[in-house]
Amino acid sequence: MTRRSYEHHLPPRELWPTIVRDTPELRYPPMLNLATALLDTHVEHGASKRTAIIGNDGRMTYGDLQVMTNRIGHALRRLGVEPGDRVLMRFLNSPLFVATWLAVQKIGAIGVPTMPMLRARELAYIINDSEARLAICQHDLMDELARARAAVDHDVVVVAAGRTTATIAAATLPPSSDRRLESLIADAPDRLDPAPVASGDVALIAYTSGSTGAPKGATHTPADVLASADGYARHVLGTTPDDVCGGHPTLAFTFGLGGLLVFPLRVGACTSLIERFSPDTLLTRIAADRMTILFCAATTYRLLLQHPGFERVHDLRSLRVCVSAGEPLPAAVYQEWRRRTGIDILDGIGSTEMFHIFISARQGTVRPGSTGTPVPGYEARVVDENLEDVAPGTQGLLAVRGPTGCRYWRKPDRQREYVRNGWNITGDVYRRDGDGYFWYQCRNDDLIICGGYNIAGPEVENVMLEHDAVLDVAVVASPDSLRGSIPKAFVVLKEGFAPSAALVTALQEHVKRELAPYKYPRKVEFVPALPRTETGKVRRVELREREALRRNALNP
Ligand code: 3UK
Repeated sequence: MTRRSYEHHLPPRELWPTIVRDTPELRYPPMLNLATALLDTHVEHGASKRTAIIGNDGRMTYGDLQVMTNRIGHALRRLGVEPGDRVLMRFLNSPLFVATWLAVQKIGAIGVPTMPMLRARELAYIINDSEARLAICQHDLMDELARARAAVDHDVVVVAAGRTTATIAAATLPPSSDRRLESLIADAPDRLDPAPVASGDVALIAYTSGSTGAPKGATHTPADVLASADGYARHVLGTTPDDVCGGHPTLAFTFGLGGLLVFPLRVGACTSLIERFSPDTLLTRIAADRMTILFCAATTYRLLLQHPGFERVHDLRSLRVCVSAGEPLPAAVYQEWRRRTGIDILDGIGSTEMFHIFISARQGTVRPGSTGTPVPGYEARVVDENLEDVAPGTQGLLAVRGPTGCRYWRKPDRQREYVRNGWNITGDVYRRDGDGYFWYQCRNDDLIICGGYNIAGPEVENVMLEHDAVLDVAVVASPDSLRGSIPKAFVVLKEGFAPSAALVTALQEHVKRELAPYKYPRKVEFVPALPRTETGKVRRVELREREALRRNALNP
């Protein structure tokens, strides 16, 4: 297979987004291998003894990471992987995941990282859609992949991998795997020449977490990946070789891939990887590894704040900045975190399609509740259905363009929806204020239209979260014969609070006091937990569908 043999799976050129890379640091050479840019260059410049990764089992230097990457690269080549072939990966966050990811880049193949939470059905879909020729999987995550094999429509080699090269004996093969990585790399050479890769080739396919419909593969080039490090990470976070990046998003989510692999390795810094998240593990590792930049979903910050006194029990002084993405960061969470830890959380909106964050808050100029302003290199607008700018303060669709953009794999119809006239339309409703700050309202399909009024669920949620009894809440449209839809709140209560009619009224009164009264939730239902995607987003569709079904059952 030659590198461009996948060309027919990319959208037609006229549907591509406009890519703007007009600052000097975003102009990349025609040939660009990500393993060279993120790893080999540091070893060449004398950093081989510096720590690249702190994992569950200890530290790994840049030199050792290079050796491991090279050996895995040889193993993949021996198994027949050629430039342009897709390689599926299934790992918890670990040095082995990083080395495998870099090895795939080094031999010019295309990486297809998948989230550990995915089940057989989703894995089979991704293997088939990407036409992966090889799947490499951490041995204790093999079950779902084994179950997926029956539904795979082409030949795929499954390789089982241990957590570290040292700990796993090459004796037994987990069920349904064909080879074991450790035996393949045991006698592989330590050196490997990088394959020639063009800066515009496809380096990876990132599958969306699919909160609606089938997962979509978003393709990214080596230049896209570096542009997020050289734009957002350098200009907004100010990453340096002394940083220790940490957090818990999986490296299979581009938020985690950027924050925990690309950004630190771009500048020769260190990444701290946690295999399984718990509040205590994260807090302990922040102190132990002296993390300086923390990447988490907004929900995680809220969860940590539920632990009374966590900021006194754990030493958080190494942290210089926290990043929140994936869902809006409520002003109340930002303020309480700031009050209790003294550290800023920078909200930022990114997407799998854009690779990483394109609008972000900045240290020193945070407006709580706002996503901030465009990241250097990006332009952002708020537009109507005809792509005309709306007046400041008015709700509209977010349109962005810059050094990265959306190119779906084998989804021309979805491409037409996401990219219009060269602009990426993310599906989010935003408002821009007179000072150029962007304020998230809701997803376009989440607008609640109640008797002619537009209500953005998250605005109501943010206010409800300020109430003492509320731990988590989602406000969605519930069908109503009179008004079309009404806002309904699904509420998770904090410990020590019990559902009651009086509490429903208290919550409604609270919203009416804080917002225009038409926004108050006409119905409130107490639930033990909210349905979420594997990246932590509330599955509002599921709640909406539940409401629609309920209504149909009542009016057959
Ligand atoms: C929503 C936000 C409000 C928004 C992501 C940072 O979330 C990421 O990618 P996904 O493809 O989802 C994209 C959608 O999620 N969203 C993300 N961040 C925010 N909404 N405020 C935010 N700060 O609807 C967006 O269109 O899962 C985030 C970096 C990389 C990513 N892939």
